Amino acid sequence: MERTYVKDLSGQIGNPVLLRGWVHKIRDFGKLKFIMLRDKTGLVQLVISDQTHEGLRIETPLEVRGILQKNDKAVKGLEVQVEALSILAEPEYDILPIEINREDLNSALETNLNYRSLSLRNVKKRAIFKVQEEITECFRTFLKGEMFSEIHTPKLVSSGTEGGSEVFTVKYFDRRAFLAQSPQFYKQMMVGAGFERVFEVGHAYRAELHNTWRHLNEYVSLDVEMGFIKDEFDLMNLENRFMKYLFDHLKETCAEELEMYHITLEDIGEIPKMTLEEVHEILLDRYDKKSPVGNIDAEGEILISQYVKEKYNSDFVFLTKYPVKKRPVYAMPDDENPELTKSFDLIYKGLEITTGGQRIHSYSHLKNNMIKFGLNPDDFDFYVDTFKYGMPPHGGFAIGLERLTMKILELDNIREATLFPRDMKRLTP
Ligand code: AMO
Repeated sequence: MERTYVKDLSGQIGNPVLLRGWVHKIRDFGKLKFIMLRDKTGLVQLVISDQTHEGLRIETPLEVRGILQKNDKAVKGLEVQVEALSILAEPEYDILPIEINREDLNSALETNLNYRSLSLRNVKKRAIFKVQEEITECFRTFLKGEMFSEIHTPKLVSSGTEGGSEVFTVKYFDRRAFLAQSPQFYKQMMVGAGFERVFEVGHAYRAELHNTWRHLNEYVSLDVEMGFIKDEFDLMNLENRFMKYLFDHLKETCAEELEMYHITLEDIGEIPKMTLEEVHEILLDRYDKKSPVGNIDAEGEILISQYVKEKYNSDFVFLTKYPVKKRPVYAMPDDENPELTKSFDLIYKGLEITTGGQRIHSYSHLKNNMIKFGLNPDDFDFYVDTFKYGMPPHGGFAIGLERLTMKILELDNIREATLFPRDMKRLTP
C-alpha cells in the first residue's frame, strides 16, 4: 500500500489509507484516544479505540494504517480510524525545549535557532521556507523563460569583488584564498563566454562586522547577468517583470502561508524610479533627514519607502544614479555625468533587497578604472582578459533571498528567514 500525504486525503473517504508523520497533539480519554498526526503537508485527526499504545509521546514518528472517515468536528472534516499503528522511533527527550504544537510559537528567536530541527516542525515557521522555496523556483522558471542559463560559480576565490574589507580569508593549501562575496566577476565572464544571459542561486559571504536584523555573514544571492543590453533600464525592467511574476505566483501557490502571516501582496505595476539626488532632497525636505554621502542609511530606506507608499501606493522603489565613488570598480559611469554610475538599488518595504547596474565592457576602460581605484589589473587578469576578446554591453543585479523572504512575510529579523543563520556569534547549528 502506498503512503498518502495528509493534503491528498479528502478524496479517499471510506478507503484504507497509510499515513506517516509525527504525533502533534494527544487527547487521551482512556478507551478512546485522539491524536493529531502531522506530516509535511498538514494535520489530520487519528482515532484509536483500543487501549494499546499507552504512554505515546508528542513528536513520536508513526506509521498508521486505517480507514478514512468524515467527522465534521475534526480538522477539514476528516479523521482516520486507526487499525494498525507502529512507532517508528521512540523519542528520548525529558521535556521538549519548544512547544512546537502551538500555532503562534512564542519561544525566543535564539531558542528557535538553537533547536532548528524542532522549531521548523512548527507549521507557521516552516511556511517561511515554503515561500522561500517558491521564490527560488520562480526565479528559475521566470529566467529560463527569458533565455537565461543557470550557472554555478566557485565560492573559493582569489580576490574580493565588491570592494571593502568584508572578505573571509581561508587557508588554501599554501596560499591565501577568500570566500566569494558574490559571483560578480564569474557571472560577467559567462556572459562573455557566449552564454549571454545567466543566473545563479548561490551562497555569498560577507565578513561584515554588523550583527543586525538585516545582515548575515552567509546569505543566498539570486544573481542575474545579461548581455547585449541597451542600458540599466533594461535590467530594472527585467527585475520589475520578475517581481510581478513572483507575486502573482505566490498569491496562487502560497495563499495559506501568506494568510498565516496576514499578508496581502500588492499587484505590481511599474515600479517607481527616483535618482539618489531626488531621494536625498525628499528625505531632507520632508523628514529633516540627512543622508550619508552617495547613499542612504537604514532609516532613509524606511522613510523613502513610506513616501513612495503614500505617493505611488507601491512597496517598491528603484533608486538610480549612485556616485562612482560609492560603487564597485566594474560599475559603468553615467553618460551625462561621469561622477555617477548606471547602477541602481531596489528598496522593498523599507529595505534594500537588490543592487544592480550596467557594467564597464571595454577592456581599456576597465583596466584604467582599476588603476583609478588603486587596484592592480594584473591581480584580476583572469577576469580582465575576458574583456579583450569582445565583451557586449551588459549588466545585472543580485537579490538577497533572505531579505526578500523576510520582507514579503514582514518578519522582524533576517535570521527567521534563514535555515541556519551565520552571524558574528553563530556558527552552529
Ligand atoms: P550587494 O553587495 O549590494 O551587490 O548585494 C546584493 C544584495 O545582496 C543582499 N545582501 C545581503 N543580505 C544579507 N546579509 C548581507 N550581509 C548582505 N549583503 C548583501 C542584499 C543586497 O541588495 N555584485 C553586486 C550585485 C550586482 O550588481 O549584480 C552585489 O553583490 O539584498
